[in-house]
Amino acid sequence: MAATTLLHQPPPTPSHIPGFYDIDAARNFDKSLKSLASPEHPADVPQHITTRMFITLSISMLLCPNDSCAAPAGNRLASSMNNISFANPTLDVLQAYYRNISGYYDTNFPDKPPNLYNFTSDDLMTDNVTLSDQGTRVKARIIQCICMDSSFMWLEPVVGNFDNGTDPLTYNLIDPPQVNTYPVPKIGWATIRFVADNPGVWFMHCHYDRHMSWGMDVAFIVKNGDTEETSVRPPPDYMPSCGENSIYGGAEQSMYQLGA
Ligand SMILES: [Cu+2]
Repeated sequence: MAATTLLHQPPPTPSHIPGFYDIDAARNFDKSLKSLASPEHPADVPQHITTRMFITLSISMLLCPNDSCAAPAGNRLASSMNNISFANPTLDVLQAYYRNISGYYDTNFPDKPPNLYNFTSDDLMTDNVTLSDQGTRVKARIIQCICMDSSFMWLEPVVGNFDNGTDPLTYNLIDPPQVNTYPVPKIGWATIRFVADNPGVWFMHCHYDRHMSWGMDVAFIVKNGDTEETSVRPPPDYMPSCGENSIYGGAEQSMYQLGA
């Protein structure tokens, strides 16, 4: 018992902690995170890139009829990725994809922001007019993302604008941490890589609830492979039906009701 107790001793409280706005301290800590990259736990950083995406994460605005909303110029505050403010579909993307039901999402999420603006400005109106379209757009098959302001190999977090010529030379391709959540510095960027080999629908989103509900989201569809093992499994027989009292409001929403 004594030995076990010793193993769970908390670390000593540091005598000095960084200030709230000490961005360099936070960045240095982030950069110190490494994977084991040992023979038992190899890093396996993807080296062959088939798809590159530049994704801006933005607070943006949606136009309101007659400038009737409370944000600047009568617009409504929103958030977006690549100027697309994600709109929740009335039928979930996984079910629509699996059942091959059209009309609930589009596959034209852009690989880069359609409108260039000052990515590192805080000003919505002068330097950073990012009016967004609402839509449910998804992307199929991707390997490397460069996320402005936003399991992945997290190669680099940096404050400032991304330089496509020099910044890739700084990537940690040896022992980057393998993560499913990664910080993107404010007015900065981060690069991730992943192998899209797990079929299904994957929701990538900001972890601030407010930003997520405003549309800072995108869904990736990893398509089926050639074998049953590399394909989305069918829903189980015990998948519950959405009854009349469901918040989704209708039996047509149920995978069970739609049939296997
Ligand atoms: Cu956010």
